[in-house]
Amino acid sequence: MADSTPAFGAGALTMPPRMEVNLEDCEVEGTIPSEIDGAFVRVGAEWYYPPKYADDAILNADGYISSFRISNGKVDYKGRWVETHRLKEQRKARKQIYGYYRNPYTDDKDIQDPEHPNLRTVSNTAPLTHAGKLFTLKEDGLPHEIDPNTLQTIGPWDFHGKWKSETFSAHPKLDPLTGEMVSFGYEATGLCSDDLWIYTVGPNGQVSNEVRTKVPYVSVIHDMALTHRHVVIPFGGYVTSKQRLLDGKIHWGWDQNQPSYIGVMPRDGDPKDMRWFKGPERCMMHTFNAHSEGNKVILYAPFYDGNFFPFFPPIDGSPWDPRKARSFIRKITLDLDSKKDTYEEEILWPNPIMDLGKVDPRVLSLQTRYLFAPFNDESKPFDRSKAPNGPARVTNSYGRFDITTGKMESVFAGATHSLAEQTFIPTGTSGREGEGYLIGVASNFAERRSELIIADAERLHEGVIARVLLPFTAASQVHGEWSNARALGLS
Ligand code: V55
Ligand code: FE
Repeated sequence: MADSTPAFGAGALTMPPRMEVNLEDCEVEGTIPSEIDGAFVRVGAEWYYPPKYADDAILNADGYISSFRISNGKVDYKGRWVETHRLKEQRKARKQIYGYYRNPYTDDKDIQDPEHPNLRTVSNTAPLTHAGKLFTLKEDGLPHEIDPNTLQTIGPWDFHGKWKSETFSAHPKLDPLTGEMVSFGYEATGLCSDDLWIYTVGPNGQVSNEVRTKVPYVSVIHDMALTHRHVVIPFGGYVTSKQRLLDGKIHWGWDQNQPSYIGVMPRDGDPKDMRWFKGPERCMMHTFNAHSEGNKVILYAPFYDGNFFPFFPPIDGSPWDPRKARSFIRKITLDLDSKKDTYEEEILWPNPIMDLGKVDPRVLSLQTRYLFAPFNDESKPFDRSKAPNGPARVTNSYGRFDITTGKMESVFAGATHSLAEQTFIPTGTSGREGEGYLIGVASNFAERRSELIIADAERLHEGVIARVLLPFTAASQVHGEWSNARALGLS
């Protein structure tokens, strides 16, 4: 079994191919607090069959959904493939028949369908719970509805026919005050289209607003932010074209001469209310959160200086530059009263982090105090004698970055471990920001298996309070979320 070095962790073990899992009553070390009742749902990218092109992006691997159902201190683990159209076609063919990331012209001739690129979605990026339904998401297709108890795929979901974009972001935002979901689709009308369609979906799951706008140039728009008044759309650097796809290349290349952009639009706005602020070369993937203060929007985001993904190469033929592939916690100010067309940016902590941040979902769209992110704490050991095949760099800690005091607290996963993204489990009745737990999966390179770790988010310095020891390597994770048992009707 080969170990991969996927983009979503500084090294991770790889699960056995084509496996599905149903493991009841997992081994637990320590005590899981009884107030935790729900599911930690994770979505990741796994190759059902190996890729057609060795230099393809891991982002093109098939979607896999897994969950840790936690209740009364006990844990059941499940893992299932997302049954996309594409997975079904591969299973029929009993081999890989799809080509490069988001390039249908590189698929096997008999299945090529460039007019319907969203039929090739792998739905491998993030879970979403909204209006009592569970979905898997990928930015090049529609959400796939999943049965929350069995993790069986129900099928693509278009919101009662009202979601007209052919695509749906992997990072919709849930407003904790209104129960609304705000999301968008880019390349909304087909391959390389400059259509960006932004939607509001009410707490009842019905589309309540649609805004059809255009982008300054066609690029990855991976994430967004939401304030109680504004929608925020960041992107930059990646470029594509029909010609590029016809030439048989991977969907994105990097153009270091393109500006970054952050769009700001009132939530109930008109396409003409969209204002695009410009900035320097930046690779803008994830956000933490944003809020509105008068006519300013403040955005916290862990953007990279330059191209993070080596498999989306520079279009000028220059080599990928790992020095620019570093992400920092940035505070970005977007001043709607300003006559300038630029944004202001400040780096809040000097150390790079992993671009997989979270905030307490109760403060989404509002002023934030705590940002949570994984990082490599270089002061902590890695035990190569126990894990000789461990990766060169690991992500060994989760941090809580306090914007009010500038202080950081962290929890260390272990000396043979590397972590995937953390998720925040809100608890308590006070609604105090940051009251809850951090949960996330680590690869243990000594034991060659996965562990789930849980820490008290207000007492990270006290260390891991519970560990779930899986007797195998779990599926990889791009993103995860916490769902309360009641929100999904979990049995
Ligand atoms: C990202 C992830 C994707 C993708 C595009 O992290 C961007 C960024 C897992 O898939 O398709
Ligand atoms: Fe993401």
